Amino acid sequence: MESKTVNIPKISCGHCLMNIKREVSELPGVQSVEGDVATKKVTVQWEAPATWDKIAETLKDAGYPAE
Ligand SMILES: [Cu+2]
Repeated sequence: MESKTVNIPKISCGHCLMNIKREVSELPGVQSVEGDVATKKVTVQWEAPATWDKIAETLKDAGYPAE
């Protein structure tokens, strides 16, 4: 399983985090999505067929690009 923690500056409240969790969790292979509003950091764990490129694209499409 792979894991990555990224900074997502556009997170401003719990709803942002919920949107991110919902969108990213829908990708096949994503195991968990954890985040914190205060630090604006999100940790994603995934395995195939998910890839970081797909996750990053999903974040971007949802309006919350990762840095
Ligand atoms: Cu928000």
